[in-house]
Amino acid sequence: MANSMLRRSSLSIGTLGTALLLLALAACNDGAPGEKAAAVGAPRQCPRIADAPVKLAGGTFDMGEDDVYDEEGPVRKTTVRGFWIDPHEVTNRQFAAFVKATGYVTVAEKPVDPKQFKVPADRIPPDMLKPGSAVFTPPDFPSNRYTDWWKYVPGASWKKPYGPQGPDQVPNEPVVHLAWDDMMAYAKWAGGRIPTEAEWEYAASAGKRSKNIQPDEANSWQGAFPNYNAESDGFKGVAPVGCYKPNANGLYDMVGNVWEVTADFFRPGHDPKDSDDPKGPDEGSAYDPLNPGMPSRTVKGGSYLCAPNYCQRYRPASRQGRDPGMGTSNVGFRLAYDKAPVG
Ligand SMILES: [Ca+2]
Ligand SMILES: [Ca+2]
Repeated sequence: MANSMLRRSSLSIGTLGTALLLLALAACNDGAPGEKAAAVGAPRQCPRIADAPVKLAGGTFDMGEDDVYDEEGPVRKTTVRGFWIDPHEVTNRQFAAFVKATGYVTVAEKPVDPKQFKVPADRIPPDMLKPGSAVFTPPDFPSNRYTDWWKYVPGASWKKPYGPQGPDQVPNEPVVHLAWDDMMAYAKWAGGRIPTEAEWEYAASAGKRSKNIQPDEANSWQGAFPNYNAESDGFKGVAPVGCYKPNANGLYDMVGNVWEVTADFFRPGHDPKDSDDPKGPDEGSAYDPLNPGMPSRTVKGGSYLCAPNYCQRYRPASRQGRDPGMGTSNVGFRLAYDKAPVG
């Protein structure tokens, strides 16, 4: 694997824009003005959810969706083998245990090597040479420009999700601002792996067809993105895991809260012939039209930024490419396991 391509610090000034464009589209797709949302909802109960993975029997399901975004089709009968999967997104509490045990330092916390930018050093904005990550920063005006709501914030990391001036991470919120390598390191330590897209969608669908309806039981965005968040689902930003009802598999926040990274490289659309425990395209076949310079990984399920006017991706079938070299404030992950996890 061309690791040098996957580093945050390999992003050129030009491709930072591309990367932020990805973020913007993950946050999501342009559309008609949004509805006026209801008043802020009553506080939600967020019980502590057990960490023990859930065992899923294998099966066959209809993967994909044909009538929303082009990259989600065609629908194909897809078979996956049985596996275990985390009941919730990996939390800061879990990631902190990993860091405490190993001393691991994430990509967002490491110095940036200016040589990996493909422009002269004097053209690199100084802030881009500081450790940091991309933070959603909503404007107070309507906008379709991703640069109005995504900012590279020096000092932002999983420990300080909003940057050095913001609050510390909250233990029961999903860990964010991780690059692919960070997630892989955690997975190895925890004895799991990043699920394939097919496994993830099978687990998220739980026997139901994906429908393009904004769910009540998911943390998404009510109101007109990006400047009016009605917060009627109880959370303006990320929520602790387990605040919304689980799906029929007993899995929480598969849809919404944070996007979840899968193991598959991204290409628009599904290969109808690759339907038996598919692993997605190989690295050489990966193609992300929004970020053609590097092999993106596939993310699933939308986030707290998905709104009817800008991103109808609060569905199991939703998928986008994501630069594996840097994290953001709206992308996390959960693990799958091939055998019963120990402990
Ligand atoms: Ca919300
Ligand atoms: Ca999620």
